[in-house]
Amino acid sequence: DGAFETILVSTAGRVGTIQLDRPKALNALNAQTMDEVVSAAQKFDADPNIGAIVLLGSERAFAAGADIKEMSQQDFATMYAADWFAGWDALTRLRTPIVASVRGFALGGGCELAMMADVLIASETATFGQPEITLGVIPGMGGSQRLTRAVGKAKAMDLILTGRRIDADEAERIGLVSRVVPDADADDTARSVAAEIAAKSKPVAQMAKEAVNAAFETTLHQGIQFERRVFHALFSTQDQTEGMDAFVSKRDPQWSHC
Ligand code: CO8
Repeated sequence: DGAFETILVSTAGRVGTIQLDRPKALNALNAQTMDEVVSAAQKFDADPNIGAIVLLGSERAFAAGADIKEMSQQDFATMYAADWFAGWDALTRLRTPIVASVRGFALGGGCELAMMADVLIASETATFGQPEITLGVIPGMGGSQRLTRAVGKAKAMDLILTGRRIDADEAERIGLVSRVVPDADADDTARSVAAEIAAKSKPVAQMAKEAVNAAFETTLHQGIQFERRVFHALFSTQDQTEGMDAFVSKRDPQWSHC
């Protein structure tokens, strides 16, 4: 899309792809990148023909963090007035599943952006970290909260207080990413996972995502209630009727996405 300068946007079938493209800054995330990613992702989210979104970086860096050169010019008043980084929240409100492929550095805001994705694929050379403490700040795009929920207090404290980097194997072991694959396969794996999700009924996949996310926002009891109500509600959809009929008739389902 010619309207964007820091990302590349494309579609293939029912999958929409956003690739961070600031190679000279190792895909550091500045305000323009945030606006562009959010705007492209919102467009995909609203498109009934898109069932999943893929988020990619480059071989060297998924993203080496928030843009330190841009941030270094700010003071409290400008940060507060702009509600710095709040724009990223829009990405986490999207209902379409997001699959990220992380190759190279996912540091600071890069790691935090990766954690905003629903399924995280890492290449063998990916490295993750929250090095903000080495810059005299703390994570500012959700890291202290999402990392802690993803991997627990012990690892989150270790990573956020020391700023150390972990490799893809450790990231998988602690539950930060779902799969580690060879470098050459990471983006294709993300694309094929996205295609697999996009081949499902869109509203059903969205509700599944919503239900999993409820686990991070509610008590267990409220989460179970939410899941059960959504489960019941799905029995008013064409795709529930179709999915179960297809199973009983031993044929593939034809989703109407409604
Ligand atoms: N911001 C801006 N530019 C960057 C960034 C970044 N985060 N990371 C790399 N770059 C630039 C470099 O400045 C360099 O540019 P130039 O060629 O003009 O000097 C270019 O990318 C290439 O980088 P290097 O030469 O450093 O490449 P190396 O391979 O030697 O090192 C590293 C790669 C290890 C990734 C190194 O670049 C690095 O340490 N980067 C910074 C990583 C980091 O600390 N990230 C966290 C940033 S803070 C954050 O994301 C959250 C902020 C929360 C603040 C809360 C405020 C409200």
